[in-house]
Amino acid sequence: MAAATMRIGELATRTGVSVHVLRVWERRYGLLTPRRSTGGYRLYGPSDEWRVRETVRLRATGVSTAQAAAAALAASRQSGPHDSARSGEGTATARDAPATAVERGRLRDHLLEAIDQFDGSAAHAVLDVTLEQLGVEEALRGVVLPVLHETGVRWADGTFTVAQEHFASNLVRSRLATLTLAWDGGSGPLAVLACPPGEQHELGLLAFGVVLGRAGWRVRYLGADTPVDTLTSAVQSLRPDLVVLASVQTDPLAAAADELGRLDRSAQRALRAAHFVVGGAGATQEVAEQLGAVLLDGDPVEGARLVNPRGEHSP
Ligand code: B12
Repeated sequence: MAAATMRIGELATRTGVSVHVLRVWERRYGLLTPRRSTGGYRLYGPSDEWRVRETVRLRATGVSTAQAAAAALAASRQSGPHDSARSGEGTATARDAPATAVERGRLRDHLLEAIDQFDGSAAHAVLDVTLEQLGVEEALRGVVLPVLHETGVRWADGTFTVAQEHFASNLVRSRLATLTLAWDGGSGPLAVLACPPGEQHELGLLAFGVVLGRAGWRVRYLGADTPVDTLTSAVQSLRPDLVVLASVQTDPLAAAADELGRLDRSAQRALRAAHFVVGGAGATQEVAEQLGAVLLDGDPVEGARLVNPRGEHSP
């Protein structure tokens, strides 16, 4: 933890936001949480600076200041740096020191242990540390998604019960949901995300959406088990830049391709007018071609980085 040592003028200089506006944001949105010096001055720390920068970044995507500040506050609770009350307690945040592979392994072990014990508080405490140390993208890639994968392995070999797997996926889902607060605002390119009918595995898609939203996209999330005609009618009215269909299993994508072929041509055209991609372990080149979509390889974090703001992606 780093100390709260900055006066408001220094915070203004560092962030480029005027003292007046900072005071308004503190009063109106509770964005800043200064401590008092012995002389009675307000002193601000790295977490205040982080929230101001995050608010500025989100406003640049077109969201209102109130929305941006609310999202920055929520994200700061999840992944921002925290300030120590004492001054002079070091200046580096935990984020400055990248966690080693061993530390990531330890975080995964702690999370799996908490899941094994059905201990939600312990699991969230591990997620707090993980998000703080690694940031959202690396936390997903290095800890959260591998833990889900390992949960599946343990479920398949009988080490975990279905109850433990359900506990894990609901816990992760609820945590990811808190990272989606600002993803439908602003003026960035628009993405529609769905799983095909019969596909309940949505966590990879949700993680993909979180990363996309953080990169400035507006996300319309339809989630698991989305009927094909509903998807196409949403696409006809929203006219997104990008449509993503994700599936862990191949059969639901193949069935969706058949169903799409039976829909009228305007529905098919609307889907293909957007950049239409398929991702997830069930997405093969063959099924992508059946759908008239492009295959998006890789994990959700990498996949979200590959699509560019015009809705295209590099191979
Ligand atoms: C959580 C979970 C569930 C939950 C899902 C809850 C939810 N809200 O999503 C529930 C309980 C609903 C469930 C149900 C079932 N499940 Co399940 N489940 C899992 C589990 C443990 C985690 C899935 C997950 O979210 N992983 C996180 C993602 C990110 O990792 P991933 O799936 O490995 O995905 C990789 C890629 O596909 C890619 N990716 C994934 N999504 C996306 C999206 C995009 C856009 C991109 C670019 C990439 C991408 O990234 C990952 C690589 O890093 C997996 C274990 C596992 N190996 O993952 C089993 C697993 C997927 N389930 C499995 C099975 C068999 C089932 C059931 C059939 C069980 C049953 N008998 O009822 C049902 C099917 C339900 C249905 N009709 O869809 C098998 C699938 C085998 C297969 N390939 O067909 C697995 C692999 C377990 C196993 N070891 O056998 N499951």
